[in-house]
Amino acid sequence: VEASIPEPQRAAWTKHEFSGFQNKEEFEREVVRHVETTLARSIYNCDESAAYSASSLAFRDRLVQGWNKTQQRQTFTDSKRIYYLSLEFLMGRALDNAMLNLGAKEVAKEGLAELGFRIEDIVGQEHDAALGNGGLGRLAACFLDSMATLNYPAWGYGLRYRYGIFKQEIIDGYQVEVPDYWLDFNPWEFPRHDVTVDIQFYGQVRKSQDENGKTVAIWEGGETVTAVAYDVPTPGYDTPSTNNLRLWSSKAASGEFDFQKFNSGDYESSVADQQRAETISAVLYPNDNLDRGKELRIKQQYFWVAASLYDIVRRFKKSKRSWNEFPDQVAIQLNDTHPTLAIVELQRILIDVEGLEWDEAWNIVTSTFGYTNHTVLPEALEKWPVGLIQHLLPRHLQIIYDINLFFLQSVEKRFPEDRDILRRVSIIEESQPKMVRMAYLAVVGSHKVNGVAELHSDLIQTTIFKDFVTIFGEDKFTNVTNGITPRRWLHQANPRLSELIASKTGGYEFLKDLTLLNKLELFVDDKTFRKEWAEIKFANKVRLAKYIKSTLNVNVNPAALFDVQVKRIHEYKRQQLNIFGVIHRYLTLKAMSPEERKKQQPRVSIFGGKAAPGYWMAKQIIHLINNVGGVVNQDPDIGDLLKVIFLEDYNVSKAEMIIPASDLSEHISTAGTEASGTSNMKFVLNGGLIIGTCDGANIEITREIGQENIFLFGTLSEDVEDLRHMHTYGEHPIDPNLAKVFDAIQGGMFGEPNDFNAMISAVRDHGDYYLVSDDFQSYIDTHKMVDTEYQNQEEWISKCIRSVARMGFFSSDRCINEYAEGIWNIEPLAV
Ligand code: 4GP
Repeated sequence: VEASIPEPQRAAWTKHEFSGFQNKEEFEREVVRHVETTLARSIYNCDESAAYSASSLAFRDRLVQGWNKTQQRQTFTDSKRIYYLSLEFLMGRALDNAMLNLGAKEVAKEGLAELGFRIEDIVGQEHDAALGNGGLGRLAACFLDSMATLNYPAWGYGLRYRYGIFKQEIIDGYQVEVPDYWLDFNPWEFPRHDVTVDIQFYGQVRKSQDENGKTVAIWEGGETVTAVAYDVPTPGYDTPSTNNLRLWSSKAASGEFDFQKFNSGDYESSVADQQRAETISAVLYPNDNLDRGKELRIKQQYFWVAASLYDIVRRFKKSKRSWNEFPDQVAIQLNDTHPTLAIVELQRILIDVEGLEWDEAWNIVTSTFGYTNHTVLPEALEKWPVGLIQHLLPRHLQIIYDINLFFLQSVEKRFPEDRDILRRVSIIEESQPKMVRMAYLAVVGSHKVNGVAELHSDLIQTTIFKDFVTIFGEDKFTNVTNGITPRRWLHQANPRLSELIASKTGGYEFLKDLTLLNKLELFVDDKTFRKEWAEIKFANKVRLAKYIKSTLNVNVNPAALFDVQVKRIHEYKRQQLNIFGVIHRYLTLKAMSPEERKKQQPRVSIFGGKAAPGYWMAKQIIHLINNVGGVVNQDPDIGDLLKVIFLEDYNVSKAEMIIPASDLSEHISTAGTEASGTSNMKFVLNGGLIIGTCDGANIEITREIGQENIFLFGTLSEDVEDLRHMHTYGEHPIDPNLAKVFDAIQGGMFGEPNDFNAMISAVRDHGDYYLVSDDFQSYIDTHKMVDTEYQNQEEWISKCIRSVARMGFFSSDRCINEYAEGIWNIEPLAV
């Protein structure tokens, strides 16, 4: 590797060391320097926001050192790299994480205090980086943290949206979406104006002959948009490794700004071209578990994968290896089907640009990619109209057809009797209009396909990909159960609990080896330990109660049982079941005598989550929750016995406050619909218990922590289909308690009598697809058990401690090691 500085001058470069902050003075000096020079402020106008900016810049300077060295190390050793392609990275805040990972949080805390600030206030100034919707995007962020912590040479590739997920406001009980412009001041990204790629769209394909007489395809014409790289350093915990997350931003290709038009006075249309190019990376599509098939979305997808592949190939070519070594140097993981066009794009590069033969190229492609599926919901499976791809990416459509042809030929050869299988597995769906099935393309073009929890991985093999298991064999399909990073989701979110755990397990080693939590089992019977544990939970609840008071002006009693459901609002996640249960509780309390009421367990039901802007039913659910809160929270008969809270604008930084404050959290999807869930892991790790269905990772959590430590209820996934069938063709009497809830709603107890008819009809008249009525009785019975068990606080705390002790499996470090070994075939790079 060539250095740009000649040998004799290098000593002048290398004699300077910029490692972490040794003491608070060093940190203070850097903060003051940034306030006074970079920000041009002083002691007369340094507010919290300026202190945040300067602190971030101070830490950023330190991060960059390790980041550069990590990149150099990867280049020098020419090691195999993993490229994680994800349209979403839900990173949250970076400063706290940087301080923690660099092991300098204490120093920063003391330094800031001397400078006149509280670290919590400074950290709280940061705008969340919210480039994601929910589970899928947050998983990608946890993976980046683990890959760096474990010293894997890894890159994330994504889009630099100007607007991340919208900000949610609740106005008169309704969700209102406000754009989230987050780039005003973002010290965590480095624009690389020298790293650009021109991306082609539209145009035509022409056949031609090369110098050897071989027929080649030439894709020409159309329009070009430029991708500019923005790099975000992602530090590992307690290691100098800092990996790179490269986000692409779109702009008009140089020369595209039409001076002809400009000079001839057509200023408007020349600017319009510019803006059209910038639109590509302007906004994150706000749908979770839902595909809307918008043209701009597939433009985003191609723009991003083409830029990323260009970059990956360019890096590979520097090593001057032969093409068949590509899969030894490069592993690419597709986070869901969103980057599936990368398969086609790599094939195109290899055959059209590099001149490889089809089979050789296809071997390379299929040895390079792995595909992770995150959902079996039919409405989430991506399909694109053939006509749209033909128009936008004419050469890619040809390649897709060829991939399909060769694939179907091989299937036909192996299953000559089965005529129908060809129709079933074809990448092209013969519908009106014809569609490209992206999940099938991803399966055919990858060497491994994985689900994200055991049940989910079984389900994809027996449902959506059943035929492909027959064709490719079982080995191609595997499971990697999701995980979460304990750095953010325990140490950062719940520092006091982390400290208590460290005091019992021999220091903070458990943050790197989460299985060490099992040492806590020894202390379950230790009264003082339990007391400290309970005090921390209480303090976290007090903090949340204060937040509720300050934002919603509702008093909640921190001694009540905090029952939390925070996640995207979706019918399959069944917030409607929860709120119907809350109404049932309210009706039951109302019917009691004052004496009886006194014996009841006080509860706070806390909800939070965004609805996709076009998802009407999800918005109705939010509205109902708010209306119920409006009535219940004012009712003098009820007082502290029940409060119903909807927290506005749920996001990563709010999750860090809410999760440590829960006693019970709800993971109550219809069995078989939640691929894994990851907040379930976060809640248990923070010492809360779960009420949940036998779905997703709940099942493995139960296996690990013991079924006596979890409140499971409801239908099993193997029975769901039969029940749905019965609802459609047979009797479907509604649960009598649920019927009373419906009567209360339609009697006008929570607003206009007819406002929620559609929600009720979905259950009562339209087949109850999500089995709300079927599960209602067992749900409320299980909540009764929760109330009883919560009364015995000593036993409750013991359950929480035992559960935490057994959560070691759910670290994203374990998960990343499984990917590295089983799918990527990649080794950590020694530091
Ligand atoms: C989500 C799944 O719904 C969730 O169960 C899982 O934990 C998460 O992915 C990470 O694997 N899927 C999506 C999506 O967010 O849009 O498909």
